[in-house]
Amino acid sequence: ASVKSYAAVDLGASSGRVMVGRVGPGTLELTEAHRFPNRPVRVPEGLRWDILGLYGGVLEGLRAAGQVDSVGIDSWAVDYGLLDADGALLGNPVHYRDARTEGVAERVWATVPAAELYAATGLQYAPFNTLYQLAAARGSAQLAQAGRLLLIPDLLAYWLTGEQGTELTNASTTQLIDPRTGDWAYDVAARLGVDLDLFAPLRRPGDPAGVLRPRVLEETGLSGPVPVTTVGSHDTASAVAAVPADGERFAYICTGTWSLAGLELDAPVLGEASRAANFTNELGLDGTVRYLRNIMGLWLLQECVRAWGNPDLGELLRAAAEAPALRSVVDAGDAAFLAPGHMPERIADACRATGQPVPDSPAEITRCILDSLALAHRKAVAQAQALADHPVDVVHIVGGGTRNTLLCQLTADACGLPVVAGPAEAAALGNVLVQARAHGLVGDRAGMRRLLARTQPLERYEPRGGTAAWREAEARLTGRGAEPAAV
Ligand code: LFR
Repeated sequence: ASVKSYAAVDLGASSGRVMVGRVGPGTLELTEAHRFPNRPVRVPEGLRWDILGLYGGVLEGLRAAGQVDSVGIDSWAVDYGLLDADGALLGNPVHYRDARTEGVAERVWATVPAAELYAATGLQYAPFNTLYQLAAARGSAQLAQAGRLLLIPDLLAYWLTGEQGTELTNASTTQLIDPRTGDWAYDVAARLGVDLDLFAPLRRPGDPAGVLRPRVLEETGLSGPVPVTTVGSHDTASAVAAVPADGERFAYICTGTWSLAGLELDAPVLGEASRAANFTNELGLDGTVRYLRNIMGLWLLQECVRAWGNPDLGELLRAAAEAPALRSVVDAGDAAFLAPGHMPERIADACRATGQPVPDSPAEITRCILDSLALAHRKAVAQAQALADHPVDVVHIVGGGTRNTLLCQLTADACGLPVVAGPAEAAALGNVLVQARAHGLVGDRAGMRRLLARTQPLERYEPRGGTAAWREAEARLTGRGAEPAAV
């Protein structure tokens, strides 16, 4: 048949899903086979991922997906599992929001100054970069026993196939990759005492990653051989691959738990100005660079909604749309919002600290969050263009946040640019398309994007009015003495 089916395993911070993409000449259809919650668990040692529960969800999803031509896996970045010499998992992977990395970066910078680290790896400072996690784990019994480190999607691929690899787009979030070469940053690793032999060999999107083990076929009811194909295993890499843009003059914002806002470039931007603005140079498909900034994203709202006992989200957003605009804003790039818990209070505190009215009702706080996200989107889109000398005419929003029409409109208003919103399941679509491309079904990146633009429902938002009100709100946050610590 000329139409093929691909299973995309896509694990986000709050849920995992197995989607089935059907790809043929001029066709691209995505359906959900199975969705399951991703609930981190707090044990006495700290915050952990329930990786066995997630793997169970993947198996159930593959069973629900039915017979497919290949499987691809993507997830959030930076986190990993450690294996012992027998290949067995040592403990539960640590969650990137765990507190173990507090104060660790400063220790690392005493050996390799932050500026040198940026020049060599191009990675933004975030406390959870794998490099800092490894520094935090130094001397632990578990790390001492480990013979192998597999990033989350690579760990699941290993359990499905028995084969080990380190996918490059996700490896680029470890802070151990040189974005100019797409190879390890050997010097940084050596100076910081990171044993690169812990990592399995690098592999790239499109590379074969083995076939489902007989036992997995049995458990999922599939008949073999079913190949696993390497995709952009960092969910953001897959999402950027699925931005339905035309040409190069576009910015993107991948929305969900995070907002990842920036540009697709041919080469990294490694200078001091870029470091000061905390832009990251993660790797994308085909040697591209994802030049972007991490913004707290809908995490801020998810945490408030949790604190409020899960009120109806639709109603909350309708009320927020009616609430006064830009009354108070917070810096949605501030690492102070990284940890879970007490989010309404932390937002109120941030408003108080900047001398703004303190939002009180859920509607007001929700409005404050959405205005703050739009403002952070504006800043990132503007700074990325200036730092990379790469002007844009349009902002593409992809991911779960595209369902939040107020956020999309506010982002258009704040940026003073048209926003094209969709697809919502960008990561899964990018995952599917890279598999299809590896099997010769779709063309180059531009061809993938044309197919998306033709087949996926997209919504366009025009900016309303000028950007003066947004500039004024921006000044409230930058007018202070100390810049907050960025993520
Ligand atoms: C989004 C994401 C971001 C990464 C963060 C932590 O899901 O992958 O790109 O910075 O999660 O891994």
